[in-house]
This record gives sequence, C-alpha cells and structure tokens, in this order.
Amino acid sequence: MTNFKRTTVTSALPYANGPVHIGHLAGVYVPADIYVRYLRLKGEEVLFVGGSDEHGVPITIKAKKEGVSPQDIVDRYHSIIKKSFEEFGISFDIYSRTTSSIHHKMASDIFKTIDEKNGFVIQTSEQYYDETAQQFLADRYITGKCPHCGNENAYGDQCEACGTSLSPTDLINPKSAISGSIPVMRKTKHWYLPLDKHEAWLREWILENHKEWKPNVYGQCKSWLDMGLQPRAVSRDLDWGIPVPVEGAEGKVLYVWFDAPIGYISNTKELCDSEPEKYGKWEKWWKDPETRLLHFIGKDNIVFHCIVFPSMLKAEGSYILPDNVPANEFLNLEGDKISTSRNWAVWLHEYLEDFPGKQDVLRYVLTANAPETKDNDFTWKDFQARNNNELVAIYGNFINRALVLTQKYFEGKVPALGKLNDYDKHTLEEFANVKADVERLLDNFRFRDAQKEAMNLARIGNKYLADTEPWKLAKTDMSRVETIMHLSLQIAANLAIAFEPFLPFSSQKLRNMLNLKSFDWKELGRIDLLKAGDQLATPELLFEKIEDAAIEAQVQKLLDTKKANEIASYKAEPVKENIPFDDFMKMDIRVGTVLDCQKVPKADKLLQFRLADGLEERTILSGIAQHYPNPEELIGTQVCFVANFEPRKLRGIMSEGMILSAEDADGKLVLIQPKVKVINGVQVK
Ligand code: B3M
Ligand code: ZN
Repeated sequence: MTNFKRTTVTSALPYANGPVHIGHLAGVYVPADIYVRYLRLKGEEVLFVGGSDEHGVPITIKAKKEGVSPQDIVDRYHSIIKKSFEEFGISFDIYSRTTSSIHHKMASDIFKTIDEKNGFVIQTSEQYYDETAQQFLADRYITGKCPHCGNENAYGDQCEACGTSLSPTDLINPKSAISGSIPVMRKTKHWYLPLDKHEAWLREWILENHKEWKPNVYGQCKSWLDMGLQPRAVSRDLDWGIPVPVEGAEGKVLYVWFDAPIGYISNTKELCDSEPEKYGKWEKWWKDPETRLLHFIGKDNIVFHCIVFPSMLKAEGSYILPDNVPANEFLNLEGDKISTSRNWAVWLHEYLEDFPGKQDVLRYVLTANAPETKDNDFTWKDFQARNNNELVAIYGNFINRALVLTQKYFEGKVPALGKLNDYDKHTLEEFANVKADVERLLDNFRFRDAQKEAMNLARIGNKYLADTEPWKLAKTDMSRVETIMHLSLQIAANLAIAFEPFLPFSSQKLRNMLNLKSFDWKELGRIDLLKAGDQLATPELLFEKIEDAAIEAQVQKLLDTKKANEIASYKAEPVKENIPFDDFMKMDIRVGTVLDCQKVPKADKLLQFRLADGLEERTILSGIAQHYPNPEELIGTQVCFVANFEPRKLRGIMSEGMILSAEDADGKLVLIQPKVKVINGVQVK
C-alpha cells in the first residue's frame, strides 16, 4: 500500500437464510465498522459496503422445508439482518441485497465480459440427476451413507457426523433429498473459471507482493497455491439464482460464489446512482488505481476473496484488486463451535431483547476477545467481568467522577486550568502516547490491542483522580481542584474521540454530556478540547453493572439448548433379549413412601433412604446423591424399588432393595415416582 486517495471497505455478505449472531459480529462486522469509523474520523474518503447474499442452495433448502418460496425466505432474513446491523451501529453506507435488479444486471454483465474475452472454459461432466423431480441435484440435495464413518444421513458435500468433506459420488446408496428416488448420472455442461491459468500471477501478487497480509490469510493462500489450482465451475443446474446470460445455458444459474462478491460492486453502484453528489461515480470506488480495496471476512471465505474473486476481476480486466483481506478466525461460544442448526449461538436480536441499550457492551467484549489470530471463546462470565471490571469500574467510573465532581464544585462549568505540578505533567506524558499507539494498531488491523490502548487512556484518568483526590482538597485548595478537574475533563473529551470507533453509542452519550462540538481524530491527544467556562450537561451513568442473575439466565438458556439438542439426537439402546413371563414375575417391584433421606457421610454418591413399604420400614442406599443436592425434599414423596433384591452392605449400612431411576441423555439420574399417590407396598406390574 503506497499512495491512495480513498478506501472501499467491504464486509462479507451474510446468507439470508437465518439471523446473525455474535460470531458474525466479532469476526467481520465490528472490526470493519471500527476501521471505517476510524477513517471517517480522520476525514478520509471511505465507502463501507454491505448486503445480504440471497442466492445459493441453503436458501432453497430452507424454503422447501418451510413450504415457501426462496424469495420469502430472503425477504424475511434480509430485513432481520439489516435491522440487527443498524441496531449495533454497523455504519454501512449501503446495505443492499443480491436479488436486486441492479445486481442481476451487474453480475450478468461481468460474466458476459469475461466470456467475450474467452475467460471461461466449458466442460461437460456427469452429475446426479433426479428423474422424478426432473432436475440435477446440488451436492446438498443428495444424501447417503458416509464412506468414512457409516453415518446414513451424510450430505453430498459433507458428512456432518465425522466432518469429512465429500463429493456426491463418494456416498454409498445415494438418494435424492427432493423426491427420495435414486438419482442417475447424466451429462451436463458448465462454465469454469480456469484458476490454473491464473496461478502464476496470483503467486506473485500474493506471495511476493503481499507479504504484509495477516499470517492466517497469507498461510491459507500459500497452501492453496502450493497444492495447485484447478478450474472451478461458476454455473449450476438450479432454478434459484441469476440465469447464465449466454446462449446454450438454459436452466442454469451463476454459482452463488460467482455472483455474491459482485454484490459489493452492485451495491456500490446502487448507492452512487442514488446519491451521485455525495458518492460520485461508482467506478471510482472499483476501477481507480488510487482506490484501496479492503475485504473484511471470516476465515472460511479466504479462498474466495483472495483467489477466486481476484481472478474474476482480473479476467474482466477493468477492476482494481484488494489491497488487503484482514480475515479473522472463528469465535466459539462457551467452548463449542457456534452452530445455526444446533441453535448454539447468541442471536443479536435476542441479545438486545435481554440487554436493551447495551450494544456497546457486546461490541466491547467481542473486540476485547476478537478471534484475530486464533479461534477464541465467548463466555457469559467473561462478558460480565469485562463489563463490570473494565467498562463500569474504569471507564464509567472515571467519567462519572469527573462529571459529578464538576457538577458539585463548579455547577457543571469547566473550571480554569491553573499551574501544572509534576504529577499533572507526568500524567500528561503518559497520555501523550495513546494516539500514536492506537493509530499504529488500527492501521495494522489489530483491533483488540487498539481498544486496549483506548482503555489505557481511561485507566490513566481513573488513576489521576484516585491519586489526586480532589474531593479531599476541596476544603483547603480550591485552585488545585480547578486544575485537576480541568485536566480530567480534557481526558474525558479525549476518551469520547478515542472510543468512537469502538463504542459509538457511549461516545455519543459522552459527547452530549460534555457538550463537545468538534469531533475529529486529529484532536486526540490535545488538552484544549473544552474551554474554561463551557457548560456541561447533567451527568448520567455511561455503563451499568450487570448482575449475576442476568448472566445465570443466559447460561441457563444455553443449558436448555444443550438439553434440547441431546434429546433431539438421543439414540435409545437396542432392546435386550426377550425374557419369559416367569422371569419378569420373579422381580418384586413395589412403591414406598420416603420417611427420611440423607447423604451418607463421606460417600459422594450415596443417599440413604428410609422407606415405609407397607409392611414395616426398610433402608435402601442409592447412588443418586449428585442428582439430588437437597435430599430432604424427597421426604413424603413415593419411589419405586425392587423389594426382593438381595440385601447387601455398603459403607457398613445394610441396603435392603434397589430404588429405580432413569438415566437421562446427559447422565442425570431421575427417580421413577408415581404421579398419583398409591398405597405403600403395592406392586408394580
Ligand atoms: N455468504 C458465506 C458466508 O456467509 C457467504 C459470503 C459471501 S461474501 C461475498 O460465510
Ligand atoms: Zn462420516
């Protein structure tokens, strides 16, 4: 990257087949938004393009499952996703969609240009065809037995049981997921982008000229290039998508990964056409060599943005190529991979229902924990700790003290700056480095460290007030208090600027409280942002403590999800060998009432029951103590037990029978108890 005049920033277009979750935000949209806000604050010319990816097989599958049209599905999720992004302050210049007519035309035009330049090769191959449904089958539409693990329900592209990538012909006993019939092989023709022919320039462009790319991105590109590139089909036999715009391609659409990245361009055009005075011609964002292009994506999209899309643009011939692709790794949730199908996610719209107004808290935590160099884990405990110990205890506390004290001593007016003492000077020296540090880190896409630096500024302010204790000086040295509060308010104003890219809602709130008019990155580090005599607004809390109960509710929600998944995936044991009636009759199972129940001392698992069994009383030990932490609650309830189970001594206590319980999928033991009270000692038959 040398000289450039403007920056085009894109962020991956999420599939419009479900809402967005914290993984999306952490991996792509928050970092992109931080970067764009930073450039805007610096007064640079920047365009931030987003949108929904509305083609592709998963959308058609979802539509089929629900009995609605693919358009219904994408309409629904496009608006949910768009709203979530707005609510979290992701400041797109445009968020549009790939079903727009501008996009259909743009993608067709680019395809045609490449075709005219002989940039494709056409090849015929055999693919599975469903004769009942009369259509070729996308990989996802074929199921069968996985050759690796034997899972009967593997898909034509992947076995979800063992994680192996497959191709449809790997499946044993393939079946069409549309009609259930056995598919046949049939010849079909497709357009291929010959990536092998692009390999030489790609090697030089990435491996030689872009050594500065993040190691995870560079490394993935290198391993693709070292394996050798193959031609990739860019058309599909499908009825949802953009028709292949050339003769002899009836019934075929563009492969979703061909049209989706073109969505960045189409959405730019849509915006520029609607507001030409503000944004200029769309071409300047995509064709001017003085424009820098950046793609923010997750790691699973690297090959498409670093190899496939650049090859398309190169084949077309009139576009610039990306200057950097700062891809992130994945965010996990409480130790498990985020999964839409298993509902293992924190959905953005649900988060806002549970934590209204706390967008910045999530932005903060996701950046503090961003999966920049490796996969990372989101936990609710960490979320709470970062809010309470950092946002509230450091940033919020400092701002609150500065404003409340100014209110108390100076009726909310910025006091004058007096003579600086050595401690003031020392504080200002520490503070002077923050701007350069944050910039250097942001320029290198190191958002978590950049945010940490911004937080250091709050730490400096917090320490300054704690050390100088103006509330104690107020009785003896008011001119000293004036200087301390003046400097504190200047630091507060700096915080509003430094945090704007990261926590835009809080910055806005802080600006309002400070009545801070000018707002510009280059003012960061200055101590004349507020003037003596400026009137401040009434202080409000910037952040609030999050209580344990709110966190426990979230953890419980996840436990419920886990439980539901276990139930959904539970496979019952095969039935044991048959037994004759007489064998069954040998067992004497009865009902009794619990008279007493307590833990056996020094035995973790054992509960000692005293039962009224209709004859006399008996003692039975049962290994369920871990599942009943309050055994006294069982007193008065009824349980089932095997009355003629041979008595045996456990821990010196004679146990006369066996109490019946069932083991749940998660290993929890649950007592078998009659729902209606019956007579003690009756037999279970
Ligand atoms: N929709 C895949 C994804 O959401 C795809 C990205 C397109 S970016 C042009 O991960
Ligand atoms: Zn498998």
